[in-house]
Amino acid sequence: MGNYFIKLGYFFMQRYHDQRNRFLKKLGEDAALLFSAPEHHRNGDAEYPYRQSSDLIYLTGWIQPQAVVLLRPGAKEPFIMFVQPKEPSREIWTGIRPGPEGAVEIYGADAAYPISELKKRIPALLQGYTGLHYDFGENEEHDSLVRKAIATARKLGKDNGMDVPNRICSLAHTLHELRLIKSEDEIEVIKKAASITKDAHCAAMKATKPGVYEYELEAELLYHFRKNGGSGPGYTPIVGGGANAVILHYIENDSPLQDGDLVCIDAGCEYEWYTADVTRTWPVNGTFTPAQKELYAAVLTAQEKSIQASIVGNSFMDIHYATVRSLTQSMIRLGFLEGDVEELIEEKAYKEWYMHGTSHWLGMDVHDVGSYASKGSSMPLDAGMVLTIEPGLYIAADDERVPIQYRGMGIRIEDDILITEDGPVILTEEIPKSIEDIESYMKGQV
Ligand SMILES: [Mn+2]
Repeated sequence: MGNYFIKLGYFFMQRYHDQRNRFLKKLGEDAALLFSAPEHHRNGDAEYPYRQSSDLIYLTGWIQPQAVVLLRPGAKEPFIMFVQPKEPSREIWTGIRPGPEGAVEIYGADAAYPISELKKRIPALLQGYTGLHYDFGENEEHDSLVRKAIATARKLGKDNGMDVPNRICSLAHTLHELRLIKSEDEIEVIKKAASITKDAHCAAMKATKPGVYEYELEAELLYHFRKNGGSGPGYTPIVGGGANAVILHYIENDSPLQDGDLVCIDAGCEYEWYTADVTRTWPVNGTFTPAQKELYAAVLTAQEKSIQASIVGNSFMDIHYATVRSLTQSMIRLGFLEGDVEELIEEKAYKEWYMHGTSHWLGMDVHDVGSYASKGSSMPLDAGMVLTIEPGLYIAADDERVPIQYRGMGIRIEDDILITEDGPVILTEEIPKSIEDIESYMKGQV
């Protein structure tokens, strides 16, 4: 059935099987309903490349559009799929469809039907379940279908005396709690994404010199992502030279790099649906100026403090507080701020030059699912969580509150961290980061 399905060997599918079974257990006596991601029109007759929803991939491995997954713990057929039927005349244009047959034979569904039968079949299939796990409010068409299905199920229930869903739960406390803790298999895939990201950042570093355009460095990144078997970037790469790095989500990437400036690159490779998320900042001409060194060292020290705080027993916010404290101390030392550290932290004075959070969960989505709080406080860190640590300093060219030598610089340093019982593991550690390592790497001495 085409190369893709040859690649889907037993072990590849086993991961999805295991993940689905863990979710089925977590559902208890409730059912769950998940829809595939929508397809997006680009322009004219062109579509954006299709990317399945991470939830659906996590549970099934299914990557084609127009699919629905219904999970019914305890049922004779607990794993049901609704998918595009096989249709050779369409497949010539848009690629092989596994069809309902493939959903059963390859993906392990207990039953599968054409997507056109969803409305008709789903009311009866929801019977017997009082709770339905479904992310309400994300898609009106899906919401309306679910509302009508429950209403129809209720009518049927009057006749046959069976339970119908009277409770809708979000997937946050079931599926997303599972996705927050990565298995060994998932960590291996993230390591591969990190390793390709390393090659790409190193190539961009080597290609950097005054006069090179930001998009040329972007091209290096994209080339290495694909060349090494990644699907591409897990999010739009940011390549910002000089003051462009002060714009947090700068993606135009169309300016020439200037001698004496820094360039900041935020880019991560997606591999088998997991993405890395890495930022490095380096001097365009290969050598940091004294002022750049001071500012860079401030960000690097903050990151080191936050990495040290990434231990089981600490909470997610402890990582942020470590950066905030370290950056505030540096801002006083470098003459941005005056006063008492504690008071300045309390006033959030650092927000003028450090306006974003320090971390987010990382996985299939670059800002991965998983709650940031538990029982009213910040989420305690646990083994198997993967997160980024990305402190930065952003100083506009005309910011007169800051000594003149620091103006017009944006610096961010971001690594991917795995939390373990034995302390933090930096998955992206091999990408040059210290001032010495970056300078010698760019001079070709490493
Ligand atoms: Mn990030």
